[in-house]
Amino acid sequence: MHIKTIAIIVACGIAVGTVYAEDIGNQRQVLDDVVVVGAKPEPLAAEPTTVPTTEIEAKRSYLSDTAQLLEDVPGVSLYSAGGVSGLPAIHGLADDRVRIKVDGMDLVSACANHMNAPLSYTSPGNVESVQVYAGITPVSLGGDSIGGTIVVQSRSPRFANPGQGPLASGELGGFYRSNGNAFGSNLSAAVGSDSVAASYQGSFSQSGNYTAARDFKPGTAAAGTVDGGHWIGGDEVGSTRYQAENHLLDLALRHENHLLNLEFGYQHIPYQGFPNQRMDMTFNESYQGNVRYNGNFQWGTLESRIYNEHTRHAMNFDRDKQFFYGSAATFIAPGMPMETEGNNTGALVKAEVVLSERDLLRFGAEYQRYRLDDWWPPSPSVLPAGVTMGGMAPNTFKNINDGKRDRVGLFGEWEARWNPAWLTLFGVRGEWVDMNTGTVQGYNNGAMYNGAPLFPVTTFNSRDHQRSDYNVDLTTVTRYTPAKQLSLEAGYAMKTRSPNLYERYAWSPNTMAMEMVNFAGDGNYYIGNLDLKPEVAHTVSVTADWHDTVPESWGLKITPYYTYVEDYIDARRCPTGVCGSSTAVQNSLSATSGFVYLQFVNQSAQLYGVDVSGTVPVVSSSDLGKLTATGKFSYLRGTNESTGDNLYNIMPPNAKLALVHKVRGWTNTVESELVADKSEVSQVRDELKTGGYSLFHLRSSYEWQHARLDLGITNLLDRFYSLPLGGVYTGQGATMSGSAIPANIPVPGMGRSYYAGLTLKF
Ligand SMILES: [Cu+2]
Repeated sequence: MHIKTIAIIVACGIAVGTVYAEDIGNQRQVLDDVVVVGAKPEPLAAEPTTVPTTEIEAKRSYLSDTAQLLEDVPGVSLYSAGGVSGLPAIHGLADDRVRIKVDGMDLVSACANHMNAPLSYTSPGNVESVQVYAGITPVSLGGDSIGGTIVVQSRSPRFANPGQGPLASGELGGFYRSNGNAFGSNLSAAVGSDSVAASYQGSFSQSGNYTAARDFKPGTAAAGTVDGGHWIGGDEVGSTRYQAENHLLDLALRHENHLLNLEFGYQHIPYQGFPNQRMDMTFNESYQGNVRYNGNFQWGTLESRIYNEHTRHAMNFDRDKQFFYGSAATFIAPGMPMETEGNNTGALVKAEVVLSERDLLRFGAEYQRYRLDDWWPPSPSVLPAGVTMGGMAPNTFKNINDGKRDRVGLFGEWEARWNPAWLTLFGVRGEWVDMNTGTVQGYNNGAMYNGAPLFPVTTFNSRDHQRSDYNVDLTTVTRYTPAKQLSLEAGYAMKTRSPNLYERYAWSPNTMAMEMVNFAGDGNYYIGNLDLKPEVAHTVSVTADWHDTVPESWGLKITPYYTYVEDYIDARRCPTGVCGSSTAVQNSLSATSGFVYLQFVNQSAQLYGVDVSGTVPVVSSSDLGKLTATGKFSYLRGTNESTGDNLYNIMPPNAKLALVHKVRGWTNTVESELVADKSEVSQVRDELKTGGYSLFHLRSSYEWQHARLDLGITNLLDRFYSLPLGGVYTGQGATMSGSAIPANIPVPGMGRSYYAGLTLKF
């Protein structure tokens, strides 16, 4: 076989090639025809779970959080947060432990609560495809993560076929959901000739607070709030309202085998409540510029990318949380403004070289430069006459000052197809992570905010903050395909993640400052640790996949896995030597309930479990249509091996079963979600147990050639339940005052909701 033919085949079969083939739109058919001629190497371990486009289209009507698009992917669970800021966990490893690429950009949460999680920078209305690489991820897609990789791609512009006239297409969609009075819309428009293509896509979504199926606390008049007070019902989940908009402009140029893509993105969230954080997002604005080049050559393919993303983020108390603190006689603190600015620049060069019919080499380099400032202006900004010192004045509190986290990664991967049945992949990645932060300060020189006498700010400032980590990742996978209906895959991966800026540099032992550093959603108080080391995960995983050769027919997939994490970054009760010897800190050392003082610390952990998913055709006839049963089940266990404790936010055993009926343009689905009790909880964090539950959802859609209608009812039986990974309810009241709010209410899930969505395609 000629090298050139192999190159084309490889280009079609492998991740980068797939992206390219999709980008060149209609020409994809031509390339696919070539694929059939030769033996297409199955991309090893690079075989992700893909969320089908039709599924994304249907979900736009009932989901506004991009992270929730992953809800049906085996092995993925979700830390719920704000309405558009969920944090996906893969096999129990969440947040920064998962590498999330949005249009190729490694986005970073620029917030002490991780409110602007990477997936909050795009919206389901703009997303075209989502791929999840669980556990054993190829090193070419990993780096600085231990849980896996999520690749999200926005809709790309489409080129016309050579010799054909220009194409124009567009889509306009809208939805309404009864619970929370949520509504939104999305618009996309694209034009393309055979060499130039451009597109715009935008989306908007808004929701009020949602309600649970029943009261979970007494109804109350909110006091001291920014709006002067309003009634919060007993079933109303405070601080769950949001509004978000996203825009993306994309220009693509194609010349022979070269493709250049220029993207400009804008995100704006004017408000987003957080029911499990003590503060709310009151502003988030992000600009993204992203330039990509893809080339197809006789020797293989080349991809390169440069991007910059800039975020301005602000937090304060939204409508439901107390805004005014203190008494008029002394001073009044009107809210607590917190500001963050993140600047993220990255570059990537990646090549795939076809060495022979058997061997493929993939190598490249990645660079990321990240800067973060997190500062809290004084409140009040001007002290009243006669008052010399307010609690949060007169200076600006610097939480992270000139934070720096830079990464340089180099990787190489060798993929070999020994014969039609056996494939192997071996990859190595080296990564240098360089971190630093500048001099910090409290609101004033009082004992509280500079931590004196035990932990004066000078203690932190006098230490060297520069940290360099040299991290190594290894991935090895073997795939055996004895028959078309069966494939077996086994792999081992060693993956490394360096601590984030907050884990290393959040410095203040003051209770109120510690409350504000929390990405667990558990209401506890956290302080960083300058001595943290990177965490190193060793994962072994096996996947057996039986399936019919016809798509959408029967299939069964089983993935057991085991991960041991050295230096896992967990938390310990903050020792008095770090957080001071106040009564509260001393009591916290042995407390078994309530909010506690915690410090990030390296320990060891293990996680293991199994994912099972399958599809069975039930009925298929020309009159009655096609009835299919689908199901997935996940079991996961996570323990801290240093303390014997359970890991935090581990999804209890859960299953999802659905019957899908397709006839003519209709797709009707009855879906059930079954979740067991969460009884294995993290004691160090006083994690709350949650009860088991079963939910039913009805969904219907009808597709015409140029339109699509979606109707449904989520939580059909209006069942009350607590979100197993939803954290502690801190959605209303005096959330700034430590334990002034109850610590024993889990955040409940949404009660019944009716929804409708309509999409027009032209
Ligand atoms: Cu924030």
